[in-house]
Amino acid sequence: MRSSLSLSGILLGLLALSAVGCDADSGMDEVTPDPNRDYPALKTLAVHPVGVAIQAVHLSSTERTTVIKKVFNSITAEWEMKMNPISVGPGSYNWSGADALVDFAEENGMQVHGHTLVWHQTTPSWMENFGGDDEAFEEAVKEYMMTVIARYKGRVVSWDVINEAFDDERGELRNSVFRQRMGDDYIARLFRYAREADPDLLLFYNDYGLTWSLPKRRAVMRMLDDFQERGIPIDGVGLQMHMAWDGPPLEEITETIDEVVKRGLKLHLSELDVRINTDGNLQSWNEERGNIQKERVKELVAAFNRIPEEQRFAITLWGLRDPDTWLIDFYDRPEWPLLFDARLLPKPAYYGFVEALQEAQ
Ligand code: 9MR
Repeated sequence: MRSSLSLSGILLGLLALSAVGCDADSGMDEVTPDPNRDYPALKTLAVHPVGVAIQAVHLSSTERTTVIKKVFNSITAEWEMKMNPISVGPGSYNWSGADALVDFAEENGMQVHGHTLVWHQTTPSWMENFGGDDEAFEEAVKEYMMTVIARYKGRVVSWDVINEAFDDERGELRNSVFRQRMGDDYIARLFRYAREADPDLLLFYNDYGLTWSLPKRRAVMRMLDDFQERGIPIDGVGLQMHMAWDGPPLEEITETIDEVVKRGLKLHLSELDVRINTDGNLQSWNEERGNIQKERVKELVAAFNRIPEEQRFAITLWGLRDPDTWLIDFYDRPEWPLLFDARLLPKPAYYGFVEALQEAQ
């Protein structure tokens, strides 16, 4: 009796040790208890696509791709379909990351939203310091757009033609090299070029802060009205939705959504994440804030599901797991803004998304 007790004691001890060793060895980045465990997949509950921003490097992890394939039916490249990774010199292109992502989507029956043809923050240096005259500059931009759109024709359903063209304070056009070289009407010409490259492509304007910056919201709405009056092609608006547990208020969000919807355009909630560590006081995951995060996701998804179905383009999460988020580097503090935790398990916010979709049915 004594000896059998001590034997089971030793066995239990060994088991406990190996469990601790397992956690310690594999680290937060690698552990995946069971990516197939039973939780409802967003894509099967939603009538609209549900997307996630990923990087080509993520495709080498089966744990990740299992979750991505199970939950989502749309992807956006987090950075590899922007100008600076693709356009390595005049007329010279690097397609490696973008091709890998588009191939992955195609193999798994997911749609790809292209992000983004033009963005002042990802202009390659050869274009920023372009030596030729303004006409040659515009030709180079057009050639870039035509080439990228043509490469993914029929495989990328939509593109953000331009990202973040207006400033926050006064809603003025940012003084990017595109504006300097092409003039104040440059955005309209970018949209025309995109339509010329592929008449079937859905064309989006994408930006952040239209909820909380009234000047920016007004400027974008003025641009949409102007485009519609002049017949400049545009199909939708991407509201990025980098949100926080404490703002912006739902009314500001629904007002902005309504402004897009009443213009008959498609709506993409294009870069959703919800910060909980805005004050920087959290050093670890916090259940209370996490539950508020859940409610914020839920109310947003519910608001999206109230608009006419043909205008619901997609909701896209800006990253898969909390540790992947751009916000940690950006604010240089811990953050947990996404739907999956480090171990790829769905968080309360995931269930907020699920509940909103179930209630919308
Ligand atoms: O999250 C993206 C980060 O990985 C990239 O380094 C960065 C530059 O390409 O872009 C980040 O994504 C931005 C998006 O493209 C546009 N809206 C703001 C996002 C966060 O900066």
